[in-house]
Amino acid sequence: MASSKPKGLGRSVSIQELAKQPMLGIPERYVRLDNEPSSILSEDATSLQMIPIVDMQQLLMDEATDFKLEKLHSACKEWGIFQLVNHGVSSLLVEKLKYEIEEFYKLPSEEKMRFKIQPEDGRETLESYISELQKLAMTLFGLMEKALKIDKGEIEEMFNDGTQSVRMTYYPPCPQPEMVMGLTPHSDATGITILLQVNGVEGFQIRKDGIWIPVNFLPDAFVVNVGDILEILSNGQYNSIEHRATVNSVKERISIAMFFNPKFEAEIGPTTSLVNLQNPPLFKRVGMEKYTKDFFSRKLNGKSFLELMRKIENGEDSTT
Ligand SMILES: O=C(O)CCC(=O)C(=O)O
Repeated sequence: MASSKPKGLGRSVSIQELAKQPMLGIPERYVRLDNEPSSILSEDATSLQMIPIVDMQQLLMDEATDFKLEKLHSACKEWGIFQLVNHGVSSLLVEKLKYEIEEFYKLPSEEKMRFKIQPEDGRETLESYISELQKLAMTLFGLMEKALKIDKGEIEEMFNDGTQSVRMTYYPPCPQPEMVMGLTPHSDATGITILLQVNGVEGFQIRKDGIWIPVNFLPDAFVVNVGDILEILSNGQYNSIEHRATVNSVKERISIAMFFNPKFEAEIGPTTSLVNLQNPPLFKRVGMEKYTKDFFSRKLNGKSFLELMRKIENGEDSTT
């Protein structure tokens, strides 16, 4: 249902044009085939099931004591997702980016195409944002490494010259939101993903213990989620969280996600300092290039790709 635009401001937004036309019914290709409800939580349950909040400023104070790191560690283990507050990225920059993205989606399609030809027009803010988030992600990887008691630099080194991508997603309003899914349930193939909700409209949900939980974004917070690669590197200690996006009956929704991956030459597998006789590797090892190719050759489908990476009990690979 959503329209996505990887890497900047210049891809097709046909879903947005489609949503402007008078519609008698939902086009067949957008109708959900699963029978899962959009949300199965009561208001009370929602307030009990708040995703953890991690305060970056506190984490960085006093060189992050074990006690403070424990908050980050347990968020990544028990949930695989957290709201990051006091993250240090200028709120002026974030607000400017949100404004420019919203303005971009208001443009007529011919104007949007112009961005494709002259992308420099709208990229300054996006580029500053990307560069701030790169620094933030590297700091987070360093802290996670410490929390996991992994040899210093082992994870940071993989992501240092890694690859990043950005996806902006526009979800048009839909008169029958329960009949469509904005974004199919999936876990990210990444190390981590940093998500920003652009226009204050909720719709992001996570699956925890089999239940879909709506995430209410805190003002000025980023939502950080653990991806499959971090679950593999941590040998299953961290949880790559399954998530999806629903649509709103009256309001459009816009999000921007930034994905952080290791460099192509890296090998994806349980980190050597976490593996020993008592803790055998739970996942196979594969080069990042092959990992990426295999991931993109499949449809998004829950955590099914991570399951393919899992070793079976006698130590052999679950796939060829
Ligand atoms: O739009 C959202 O809130 C979620 C985006 C997302 O999960 C993705 O782009 O992979």
